[in-house]
Amino acid sequence: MGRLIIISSRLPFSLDKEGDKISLRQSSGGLVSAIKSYFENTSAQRNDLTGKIWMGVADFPQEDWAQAMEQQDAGQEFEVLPVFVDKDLYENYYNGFANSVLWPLFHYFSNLANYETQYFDAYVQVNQLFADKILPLLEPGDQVWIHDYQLMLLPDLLRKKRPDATIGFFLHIPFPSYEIFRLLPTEWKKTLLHGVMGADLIGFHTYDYVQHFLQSVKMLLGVDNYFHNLQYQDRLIRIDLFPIGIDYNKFHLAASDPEVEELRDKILKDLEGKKIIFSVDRLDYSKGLMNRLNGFEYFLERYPEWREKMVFVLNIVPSRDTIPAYNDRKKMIEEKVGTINGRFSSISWQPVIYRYNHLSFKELVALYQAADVALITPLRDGMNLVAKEYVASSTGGRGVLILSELAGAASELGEAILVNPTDTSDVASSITRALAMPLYEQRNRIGLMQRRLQEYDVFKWVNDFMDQLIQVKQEQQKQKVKLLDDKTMAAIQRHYQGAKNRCLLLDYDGTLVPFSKIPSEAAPDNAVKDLLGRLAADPKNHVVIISGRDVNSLDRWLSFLPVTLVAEHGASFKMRNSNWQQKVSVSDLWKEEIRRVMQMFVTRCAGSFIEEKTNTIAWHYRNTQTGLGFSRSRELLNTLSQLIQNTTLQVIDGNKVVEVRIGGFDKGAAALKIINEMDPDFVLCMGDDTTDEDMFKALEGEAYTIKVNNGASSAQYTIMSQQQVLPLLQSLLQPRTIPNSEPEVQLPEAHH
Ligand code: GDG
Repeated sequence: MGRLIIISSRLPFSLDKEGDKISLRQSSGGLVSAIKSYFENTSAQRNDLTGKIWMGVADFPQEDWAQAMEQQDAGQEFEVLPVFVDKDLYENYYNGFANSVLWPLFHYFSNLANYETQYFDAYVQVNQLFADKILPLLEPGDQVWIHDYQLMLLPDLLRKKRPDATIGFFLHIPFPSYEIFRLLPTEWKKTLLHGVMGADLIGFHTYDYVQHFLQSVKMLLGVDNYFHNLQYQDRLIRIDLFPIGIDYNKFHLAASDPEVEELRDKILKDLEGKKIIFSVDRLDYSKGLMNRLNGFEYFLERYPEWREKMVFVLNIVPSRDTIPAYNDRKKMIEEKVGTINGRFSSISWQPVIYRYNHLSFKELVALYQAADVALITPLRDGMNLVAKEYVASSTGGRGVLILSELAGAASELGEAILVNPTDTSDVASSITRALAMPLYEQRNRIGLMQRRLQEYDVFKWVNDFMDQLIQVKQEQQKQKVKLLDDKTMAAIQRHYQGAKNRCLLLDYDGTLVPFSKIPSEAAPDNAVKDLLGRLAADPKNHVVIISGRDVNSLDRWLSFLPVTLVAEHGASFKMRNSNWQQKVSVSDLWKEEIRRVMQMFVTRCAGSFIEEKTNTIAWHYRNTQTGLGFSRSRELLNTLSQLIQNTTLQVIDGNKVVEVRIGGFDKGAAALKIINEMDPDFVLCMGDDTTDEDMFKALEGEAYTIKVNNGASSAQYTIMSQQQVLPLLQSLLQPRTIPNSEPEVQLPEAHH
C-alpha cells in the first residue's frame, strides 16, 4: 500500500488570526472527529502506509495559509493539501448545491431543496477543481478516499484520467429511497450516480442506504447487482456497509481525566438534586430540535411529578448560519425554549438550560458523564456519533440513551430507548421511562452497547474500509476480461486440432446473427447455415446452439442441422439427431397477469412489443425512442419485481428486453448438463447477453469463454463485435499458420 489520501470538502481546521499571529483551530463534525482520531493514533494505522495527506477547501485566503505554514511547527500527523475556491463559486457549491439541494433531499426534507441551475454548475466546477489539484500528484499505489455528499462527482473525474487508480467513496449522510432521489432533475441525478460509480468501493452507514443506492443505480443506470457487487463500464464496483465507529477509548478514558472530573463535579454540584437530560447537536433541521422541544414540553405537561426534579441541558452548536433555512430555525428554537421556560419555570427552577456555543472536548465529555439521560432525536441522521460518544463516556454503566429510530445509529444501538421523534407522546413517555430506569437495567443496556462500540471502533472502521478497497482492486485484476489476441487464438486453434471430443456452445441472437429489429426475422443467412453445417459435419464436434428463443423459431431455422438446440434458456432441449423434450409443463395462468402489465407498457411506449414463448414472456424495447424505452423499462422492472415476489418466476433485465420466465432454468445449468454428459476435451463457449453470463460462470476453468462486444463479463476473453464471430469459428476449420511459441493463455483442462 502507498499513501492514504483523504479528500473531504473542507480541511479539518480553520485559521484564527489575532494581529499578526495565525493559528490553526480544529473544526467539529462527524467526519473530522473520525479521521482525525485515526490519523492521531499511529499504532492503530496500517503499517504499510507510506504517507497521509488530507485535501480539502481552505476557508481562508492563500496568503494566510503560507504564513500559517511558516509559523506552524512540523507536528502535523498528516500533510495538508489546501484547495482555494473563489468566494462566490464556493457559496453556490457549498451553501448552494451541497447544503440547499443534497443535504435537505437526502434527509427527506424535499420541500427545502432549492433546485437552482447555478448551484449545480458550481458543484461540477468545484469537483473539477479538486480533480485538477490532485491528479498531477497521484502516484501508483496511492489509496484515494473521498468523503461525502459534497464530492460525489470526484470519483469519476479521477477515474477518467487514471483508469487504474484505487478510489474509495464514503457517504456520511443517508442515501434516500429512490422515490426521493428521483426528485432531482434527471441530468443531475444520473451525473451524481455516474460520478460516485467512478469509485471501486462505495460505503454507507446502514443496510438500508446500501439498498436505496442499489435501487437508484438499477432504475437510473440500468445496472443490476449481485451480492453488493456491480459491473459498470468494465469495472467491478463493490457497495457495502461500514457503520462508522468512534474513538471509544478516547471517550471512555477521558472520563477519568482529572480536568474532566472537575468539570463534571461542578455541573453536578450546580444542578444538585436534579436529574440531568442532555443533548448536543449542530443547529440543523435534520436534528429534530423542534420536535424534541415539543416532546419535552408535553412531558412537563403530562408528568408534572417530574417538575423541579430535572433539567434539560440543550446545547446547540452554530452551523451553516448563512443559509436561511438554518437561521430561521434558530429563531424558532429560541422562541420555543422561551415559551417552555416561561410556562413551567418557578423562582428556584428553570426546565431548559439553553446554550448556543461550541464546547471544548473536556466540557463535552463532562456533560456526557453528568447526564442521566441523553435525548438524541434527529428526524434523519446518517449515523449520529453523539449517541455513540455518550454511551462510550459512561463509567459504571450509569446513563440512559433515548435515540431516534430514524438515526443510522439505531440499527446498532438496539438497547437504547428507541423513539419516533415525530411522536410527541412517545418522546414524553420515553423521558419518564428513562428517568425512572433502575441502575441495574441502565448498566445492562449500556454494557451491551459499550461492548459493541469498543469492538467496531473508528480504527476498525477505517481499516475495514481500506482492506475491502484493496480486495476489490485484487478482484478487478483477476476479473479483467482480456481482449482475444492472435496469440491466444492460435493457442485455442492448437487445442482444437489436438482434441477428439469437442463441444461448441454458441448463443444465437447477437452472437451467431446480428440483432434484428423484429425478432421473428432474425433467420440465419446462408453464411451462418453453411458454417454451422461444416462445423457439425466433423464427427469430433458437438455443436450446441443455446438460446433464449422459443422452440418454434429454433426448430424452423436450425433443426435441419445435426446440432443440439437449447431453447428458452434450457426449458426445452433437442439433442443432436433426436426430438424436442420439454423440461417443464406448468400452467400458463401466470402469463395472463404479466401480459396485462406488459400490455400497458406497450400502450405507453410506442415501438415496444410483447413476445411470448412457452416458458417466458418478454417486452422488447429495441425499437423505441432511446430515453423513453429505457425509462419505461425501469418502471416495468420495478412493477414486475414486486408482482413476482414469492413466486418461482424470475425477471431478467436483458439487452433491450425485459423478460419474465419460470425460474430454475439458465444457460449455465443447461451448458453444464450437456458437457457433463459428453465429457469433452475442448469446450468453446460464446455469447453476448446477460443470460450468457450464467454459462461463462458455470464453465469457469472448463471452457474458453468468449464474450461478444466489449463490456464487463465473467468470460475469459472478449471480441469487439458480432462480425468477428463467424471468422473466428471459420478459423477453427482453416487455421492460419500457427506460431510455435508457447501460449500465455491458460488452457482449460479436459473435462472429467
Ligand atoms: C455527519 C452525519 C454521521 C458536536 N458538537 C460539539 C462537538 N461535536 C462533535 C460530536 C461528534 C460530531 O461533532 C457530530 O457528529 P454527528 O454524527 O452527531 O453529526 P454530523 O456532524 O452531522 O455528521 C452523521 C457523521 O457525519 C459521521 O459519519 O454520524 O449522521 O450527519 O463527534 O462530538 N465536539 C465538541 N464540541 C461541541 O460543541 N468538542
